[in-house]
Amino acid sequence: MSTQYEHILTSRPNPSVALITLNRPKALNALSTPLFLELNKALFEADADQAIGAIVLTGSEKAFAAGADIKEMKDKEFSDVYKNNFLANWGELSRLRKPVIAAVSGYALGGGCELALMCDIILASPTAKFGQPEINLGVIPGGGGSQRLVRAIGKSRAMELVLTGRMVSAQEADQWGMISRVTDNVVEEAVKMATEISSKGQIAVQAGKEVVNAAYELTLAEGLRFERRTFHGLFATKDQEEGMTAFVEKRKANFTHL
Ligand code: CO8
Repeated sequence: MSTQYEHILTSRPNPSVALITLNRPKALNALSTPLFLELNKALFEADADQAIGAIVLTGSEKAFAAGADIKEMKDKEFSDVYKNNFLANWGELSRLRKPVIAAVSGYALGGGCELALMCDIILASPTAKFGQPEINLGVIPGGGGSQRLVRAIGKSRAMELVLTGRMVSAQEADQWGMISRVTDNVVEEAVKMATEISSKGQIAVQAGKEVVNAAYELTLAEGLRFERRTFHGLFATKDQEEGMTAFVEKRKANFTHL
């Protein structure tokens, strides 16, 4: 990850983890088109890097991201946003095969909340505030918030957030099942979790991500069949052989991602 970026920072806290930090502090990490182009590039670079097992996405202490860049959107017109499919590339993150952990501190609003919801796991610091305030701007969520929130927290709570624009605290988001947990040192905890995931066989991790995500799309019967077939398929991997042999031999598995 040697590319120099203007709106994000990239680093490798250890060889198996990519850390991407949104970095427009003066605009509370408002998600502009140039930022998203950089973010997508960094995400896909990390996804393609064989040495990386998981990705952590974070912002600053004050803001994970305060939403789409309102100054960029303000003067746009329907013909422009519709013809050019404005924000269509914002969903790219959900095409990644490796797990992405969102480490959220401060504001995660509008597109920022939606970006966190696109990640596979959300950890939040006690300062985190989640919300979909688009209604106050005369619009509605456009990055999947209305759909992913319903699945994450149910219709009534999603409706409340989308229609009132109210922010919820990390604690409330935790009670609602929107995030995994609230923790101090959220980036450190996310990196620790990413390192743990990276110590597993990458094929099994990717398969695990794929089957969990399939639950969003499939009926229970189809999902169960897909899970079973994927499980069967893992018996073609060296990691399955190694993992089970290591258990029987009472030693730590040495996964080779093959
Ligand atoms: N866009 C552009 N600039 C922003 C944004 C934003 N979303 N949020 C904050 N900023 C800027 C402010 O304009 C200000 O800049 P300046 O100093 O030049 O005036 C700077 O960041 C600091 O902000 P504040 O002075 O407002 O800081 P406060 O601490 O007083 O308030 C808040 C913090 C409450 C977060 C406040 O900034 C706020 O309400 N921001 C807007 C939140 C919002 O409405 N977000 C939703 C945007 S719409 C959207 O996200 C639609 C998404 C659709 C698709 C997404 C696909 C993934």
